[in-house]
Amino acid sequence: MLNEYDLWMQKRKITAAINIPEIVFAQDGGEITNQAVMEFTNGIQRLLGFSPKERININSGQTERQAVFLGLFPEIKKLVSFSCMEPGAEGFVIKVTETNIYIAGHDERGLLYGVFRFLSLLSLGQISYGFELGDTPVSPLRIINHWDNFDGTIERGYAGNSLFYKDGHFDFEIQRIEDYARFLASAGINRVSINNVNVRANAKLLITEEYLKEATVLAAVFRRFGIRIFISINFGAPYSLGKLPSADPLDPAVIMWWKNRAALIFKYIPDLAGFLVKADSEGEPGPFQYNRTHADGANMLAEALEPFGGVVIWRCFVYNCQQDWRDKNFDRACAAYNNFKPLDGKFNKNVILQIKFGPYDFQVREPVSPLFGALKNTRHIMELQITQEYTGHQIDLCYLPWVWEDIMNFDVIKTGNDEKNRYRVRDLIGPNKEGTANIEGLAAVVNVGLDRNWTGHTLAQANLYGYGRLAWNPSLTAKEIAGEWSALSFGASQAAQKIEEILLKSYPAYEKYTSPFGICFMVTPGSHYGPGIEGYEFSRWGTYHRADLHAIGIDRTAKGTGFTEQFSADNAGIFSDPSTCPQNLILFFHRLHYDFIMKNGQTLLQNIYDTHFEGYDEAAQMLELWKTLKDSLESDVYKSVLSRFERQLANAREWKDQINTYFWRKTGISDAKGRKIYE
Ligand code: GCW
Repeated sequence: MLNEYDLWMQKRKITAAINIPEIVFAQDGGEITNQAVMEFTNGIQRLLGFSPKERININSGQTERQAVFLGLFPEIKKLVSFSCMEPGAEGFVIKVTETNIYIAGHDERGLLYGVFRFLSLLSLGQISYGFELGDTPVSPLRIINHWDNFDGTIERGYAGNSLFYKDGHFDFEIQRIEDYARFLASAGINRVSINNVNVRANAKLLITEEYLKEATVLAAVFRRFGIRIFISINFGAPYSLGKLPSADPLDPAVIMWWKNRAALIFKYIPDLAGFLVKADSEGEPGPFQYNRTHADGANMLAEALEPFGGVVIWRCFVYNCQQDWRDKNFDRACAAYNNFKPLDGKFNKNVILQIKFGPYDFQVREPVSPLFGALKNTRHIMELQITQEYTGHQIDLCYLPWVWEDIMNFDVIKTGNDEKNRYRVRDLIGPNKEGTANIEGLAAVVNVGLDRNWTGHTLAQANLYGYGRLAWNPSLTAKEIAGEWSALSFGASQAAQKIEEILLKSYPAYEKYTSPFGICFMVTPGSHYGPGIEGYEFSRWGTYHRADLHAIGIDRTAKGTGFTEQFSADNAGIFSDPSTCPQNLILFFHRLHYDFIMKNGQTLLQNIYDTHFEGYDEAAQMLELWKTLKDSLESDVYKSVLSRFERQLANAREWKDQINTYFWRKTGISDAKGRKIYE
């Protein structure tokens, strides 16, 4: 039975196809190695009900008949030969012989990941004699961002309050943090930013001694699991905290202030990964206030962190949020590229730009931001959102690896039809290589809180797991991840198979009943849950769809706002032409008449009606499928998920009817299939 708290690391008696030796020899190492050894013995206890005895000093184990060997690759290689490739940074190899089990890390983190992978594979029934596997993470940076505030709330959080803070201070249960760190590490995460990028109220005090002392406790727990922490800072700290007259990045007093501050911070957290910065965005202070560039701002901080080995992650979510809906020349989609492409090559070596995957803001369907592929001389990573801000608030089920797979397969650079001249996002993910468009990793805003099941909706746990797995290997498919997660969580059972099926239905359903064909932002303003078709139509945020009685959308081609021209030439061509533009993005790029004929031979309007009826029906089917699981699941889990599916169906109904009615009222054209549209 499922214990929701244990996520994908359930305590479940399995029948292993191999004998697990009772003795473990581990190479002497640091705290991550010690943790890895403990995880191995605890994991065997969890799955098989006994705890192997641990003995240090790996060499004496050579004579032992049956044993487990845990250590670093050069040492383990002396004991056994591997046929798979030597692991790279943070990678591992696993080998199972008739008598022994060997797990060897490239480094201590690699060993820990190797142990966790061995345990998942054991639980999935995939370990047998002769098993051998080598695996190295594709992306060096696998980051979780918390948008937790010090008052205990979480910006865009849907699973209870913060794990870290309450009433203006650190306030955490150490066991829970340890469990959290374990779950993250088991999914391959190696960095966590601990506070909201909007650094307000007491969060500004995080870089003062009183708060840093407490941050060390948190950092120490994460450290044992190979996770380094980032701190989000407020660019205005020199005046809001330091009482200087400005935060001008070229002002010597400001430069000195940050250098001293960095020294203080690193005294407490010597392995701090660095700062995460949201500047000149949605009201946060930044270098524009002083007529400086974002390179000036980021480099100034980077210089302060450089002596201590820290990096600055600088977000590219910079756009004008004071737009006038009357002005048709201004297009928010162009903002990130316009702000950052001209600065390519101007950032210090320890600055990494963090770019939201799409040009807007975590919408259900967006093209990949044209900054990917365009930046060649600046380190950068991609930002995703696990928390379901625009994707149903963890009330609606929306299995995100579905769309992440599309993002990973997006052709960033494509010249002609030759495979060799094709670079998808996943082809570009990897260690930084100067002069290339490589993406050094992923960051994602997390979906957890103090709810006992961590994510509010139990099935939203799959999104957290899926993110970790995909960050490790961006070529994994949504289906593979769903299968893995369901079986780990619910055991190899028919129930798990049904849950996998439900997960895979969920994204297409959500996409169909919400805003159509990449039009974006038809959500309720502020909360972003449920329909608000014209909610942002006349506001300052710059996300308009401009529907009238004839047409809908923004022309983003060269004849319109010119956004398509930010892409590589082939992509610009594909997106500019409605006949080649992917259908699911057609309203992101084009203003189309309602009678525009889509690829299936139906009009745009009829497609809008069809997808909304279908999306609602699919939400109803997910509910029905869930009901068939009543007797196979723990009643609490069954009921809590059931109630969410019921709320989802109500939400889907609202979306379907409001969207259909809206377009019927605009056009006066009825549904060709005569279904009920309210007047
Ligand atoms: O999507 C928007 C959210 C804000 C968030 C912002 C950002 C942290 O609505 O809540 O602020 O993105 O990414 O900075």
